[in-house]
Amino acid sequence: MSFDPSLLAKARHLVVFTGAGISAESGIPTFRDRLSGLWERYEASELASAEGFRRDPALVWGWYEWRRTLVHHAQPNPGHQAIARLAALVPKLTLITQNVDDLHERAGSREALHLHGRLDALRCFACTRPALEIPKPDEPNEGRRVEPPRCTRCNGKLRPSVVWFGEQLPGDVLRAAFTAAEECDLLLSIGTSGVVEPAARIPRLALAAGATVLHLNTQPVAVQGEREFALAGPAGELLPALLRQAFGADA
Ligand code: BJW
Ligand code: ZN
Repeated sequence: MSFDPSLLAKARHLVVFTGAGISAESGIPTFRDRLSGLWERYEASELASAEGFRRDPALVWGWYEWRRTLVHHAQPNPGHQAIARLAALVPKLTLITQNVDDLHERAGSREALHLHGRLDALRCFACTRPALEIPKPDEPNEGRRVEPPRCTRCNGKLRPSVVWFGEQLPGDVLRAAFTAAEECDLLLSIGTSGVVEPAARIPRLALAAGATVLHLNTQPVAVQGEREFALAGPAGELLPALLRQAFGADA
């Protein structure tokens, strides 16, 4: 059975849950893509960890600086824009993202729950306090090792304010995301491989609480039961088409 777009038109509380795939069409590599440049030899999980940073801070900081400049120069795509328009088309929308970029906000989404933090905030690896000044991103420069800037208070190394493997997600953000998943009637899971916990629980929680779940992904997604559906294709094409089907040509 295929997804009935009228379910979107009728949704009272819609949850939109996004992963790296929503930003792929803006030129931001996904997490499980082959890495670029110097980082080709490394697993993303080695770079996105406190152990990785401790072992080789310049390697990890260089990777984050490259990603920060990519995001700085990128633009939101039709997928981000369709999600921003959705907020005015349904009674309630909760946007939950695993992404550390700000492309949802720049597309016009007012509030996104960032489960894994943000690239545009820094904190000290030693004393954990937030950095007072954020250095402006450079030109994108692949494959460069860069020494991390220092904390003005304790001279510790600064790190991006993101959630690395083995670290706790921000408790208030995770709780709000779980509650929305349990309360919604429809959840769109867009551009995520669904392998990283605890974020991966979110579509499962929605299904278990009786909601319908629709996956949008370039790769086929295995679905189970009568309330789980999948559409295969790029989010930047699927989402605007879905809005037109649900709300008409002007949506
Ligand atoms: C498109 C597209 C297009 C492409 N259109 N689609 C239970 C079981 C097993 C392990 C664990 C468990 N609980 C916890 C763990 C450990 C670990 C974990 O989950 N490991 C698994 C990998 C096995 N989790 C953690 O460590 C978490 N912390 C935690 O649980 O703390 C509690 C605790 C502490 C101590 C001890 C024990 C417990 C923290 C996880 C933090 C994840 N952080 C990262 C990095 C963030 C910063 C950064 O960006 O650098 O978050 S990892 C990375 O993966 C990033 C992403 O947000 C996240 C998810 O990836 P995502 O978004 O799904 O991207 P991809 O690349 O995987 O997929 C893209 C998809 O898009 C693909 O499907 C494409 O097909 C698709 N696509 N183009 C539509 N145009
Ligand atoms: Zn410090």
